[in-house]
Amino acid sequence: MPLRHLPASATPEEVTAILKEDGAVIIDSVLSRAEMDEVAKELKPWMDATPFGPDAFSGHRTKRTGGLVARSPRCRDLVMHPLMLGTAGKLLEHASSFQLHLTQVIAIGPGEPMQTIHRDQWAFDFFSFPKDYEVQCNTIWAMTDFTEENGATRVIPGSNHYEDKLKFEEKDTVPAEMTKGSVLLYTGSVYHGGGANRSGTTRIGINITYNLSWLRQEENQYLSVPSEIARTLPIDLLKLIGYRRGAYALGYVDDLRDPLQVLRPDLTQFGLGDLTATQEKLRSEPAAE
Ligand SMILES: O=C(O)CCC(=O)C(=O)O
Ligand SMILES: [Fe+2]
Repeated sequence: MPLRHLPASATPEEVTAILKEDGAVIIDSVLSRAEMDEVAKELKPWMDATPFGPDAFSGHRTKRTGGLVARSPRCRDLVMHPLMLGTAGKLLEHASSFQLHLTQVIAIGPGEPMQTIHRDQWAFDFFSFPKDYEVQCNTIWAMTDFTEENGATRVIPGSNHYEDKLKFEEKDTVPAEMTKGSVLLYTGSVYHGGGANRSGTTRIGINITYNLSWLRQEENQYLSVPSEIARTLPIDLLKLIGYRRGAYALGYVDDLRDPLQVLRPDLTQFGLGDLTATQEKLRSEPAAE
C-alpha cells in the first residue's frame, strides 16, 4: 500500500484521520522550492560543521544537526507551522499538552545502508504504550527531493496497528517519495527508517517532532537553546519548547514557580496571579527582540 498524499490546504482533522489509519501521510509542497532553499542556506554552516554519525543507527554516512530553534530563525517557523501544530494537537488530544521533542537535520550521504526499521516511541526505553495511545507526532520536511534511490524514508503504512518490537526488511516497506518542500507526517507507533542512499547525492530532511508533555524530550531544549537566545523568543515558542508546566505540576521551579516566570521575570509586570492568562495575553505579541 503506497503512502497517501494531501495538499497543503488540508486541515488538521484530515491529516489526523489518515495518521490514525495509516500511521503516516505526505503533505505536498507546504513550502515552495525557493522557500526551502532559504532554509537550507541558513542551515548550511551548521551542517558543514557536523560530524558523521557515531554508530550504525545514527548512520556512519549520515550527519545529524540539531539545536535548530537556537540556530535557525526559519526553522522556528517550521516548528510553529499551524498545520503541524494543529495536527499534533489533534493526534495527541488525549493528554493535557504536548511539547517540542526534537529538531534535527538528517543528511543521508551516498552509500549509507537502510536504517533498522523501528518505531520512534522506542526512544522511551522500549515501553509498550497501549495501542492507539499516541505519544508523538513527527514531521520530516524534505530539504531535497526524496526518491527511492536517494534514501527516502521507508515506511510500513498501517503498521501503527501492529504488535510491538517486530523486525522488518526493506521489501516490507514503501519509500516516502516527495518533492522538496513537502512534509512526511508520521506517528511514534508506525514502523519506518531512513532509506538506503544508492544515489550520488545527499538526501536531506528536517526532522521536527512533538511529544506528550509528561514524557522526557529527546533533545534537551533548555541546554540546546542558550538562555540569552531563549529570552528573545516568542512566548508561544517558549511554551512549546518546555517553558511551561506539563500536566498539572511537571517541570515547576523551586517554590511552584512556572519556568516561563524564571526565564522572563519581566513578565511579572502583568501580575503573576494568573500566569496562564498572562501568557494568553502575550500570545501573539513577540517577546522583546
Ligand atoms: O531520515 C529519515 O528518513 C528517518 C530517520 C529516522 O527514522 C530516525 O533517525 O529515527
Ligand atoms: Fe525514526
